[in-house]
Amino acid sequence: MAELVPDAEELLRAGCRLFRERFGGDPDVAGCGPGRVNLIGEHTDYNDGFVLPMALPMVTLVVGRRSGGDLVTLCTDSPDADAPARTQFPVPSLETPLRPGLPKWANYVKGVVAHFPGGCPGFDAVVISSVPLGGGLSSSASLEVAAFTFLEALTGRASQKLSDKALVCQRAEHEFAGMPCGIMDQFISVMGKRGNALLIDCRSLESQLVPLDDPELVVLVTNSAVKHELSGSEYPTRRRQCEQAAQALGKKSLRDATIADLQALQDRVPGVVLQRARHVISEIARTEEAARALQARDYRKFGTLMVESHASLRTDYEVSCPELDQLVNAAVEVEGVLGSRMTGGGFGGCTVTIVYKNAVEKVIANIKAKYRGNPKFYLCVPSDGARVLSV
Ligand code: GAF
Repeated sequence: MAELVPDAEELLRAGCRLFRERFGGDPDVAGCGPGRVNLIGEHTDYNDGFVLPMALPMVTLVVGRRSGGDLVTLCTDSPDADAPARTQFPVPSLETPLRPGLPKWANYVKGVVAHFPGGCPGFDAVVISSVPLGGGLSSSASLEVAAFTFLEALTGRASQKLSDKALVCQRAEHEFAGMPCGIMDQFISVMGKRGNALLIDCRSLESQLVPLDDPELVVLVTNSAVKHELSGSEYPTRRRQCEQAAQALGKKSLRDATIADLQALQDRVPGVVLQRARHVISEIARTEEAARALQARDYRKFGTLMVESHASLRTDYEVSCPELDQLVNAAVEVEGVLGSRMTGGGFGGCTVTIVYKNAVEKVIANIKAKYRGNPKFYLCVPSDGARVLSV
């Protein structure tokens, strides 16, 4: 059986209840940011490449009101293990800029408060989410985007340019969570549209909706329930290796390179750097091809490209793990499955599978029979991006 995810309205009711319990009285505004699943285009965003994610029905909400002073008080019902569920800090000023600290969960909001254009007043708010934490579905970007959207509603100052909103949220992640991420997660959480995936050009920040609304198809997200990234250094290491390859080729980024260029790299960089570059260059091309296939409703082609993407992430980019490989293998051997791959940063987290509706129960049963772990399943439709909810 797939997990039941509360819809945003149901979560909002829970958020309002939590607010009344923690602060007394009613909240005034609620900002909503969805999680995401990336269909194809992995580890390409920080190489100026293309990505093709969709926003999820699972969302994070920031629900609250002005405090009347210059203090921000935040509460959550799902803190990090052992972290306090309540925290307080002053709105930043020139003399007292905000800095990241503990509890970690509040840093995503702090980072957005620190960089919200024009500053913001003090407020009381609760954070509540249906995005699985640490599952590779961008719970952190969904919180940043929810916080930004909350502040837009609180101050009455909405962003003129949505890509600027995503960039502020990305900056919050870089500076307050220490994660040098690309732009994909924040961008899709801001810009997602119901019934569509979004092809994002991470160089120009232009994007194009690609319909994914065939009633016969299901997007199945499977959470491996494992996370292996022990040191946290794998992601920045991959970024550096890509930069090294681009530099050796005399290119601004790997977006400007072709597979044929790799020949010239043979004796000039370590083999592992060559492998990383081969993944990125081939993945950018696959993503463009996949977007064309989806547009043409050629789901077989799309699925084949997803499977190729997974193989490249496993062998060249080395960000998969035995659990993700098992999940993909158990999915693709079922008739009716078009494609399956790991999604997000890797080393655990989730896979994404495109499957005909009438085969989805068989896929779930096969994974349960073959996977040596405790997977969770989510049936997802492409959903809307950030929005203000009326409380
Ligand atoms: C993480 C990052 F946050 C994204 O920017 C992206 O690089 C992704 O890993 C890999 O495609 O989610």
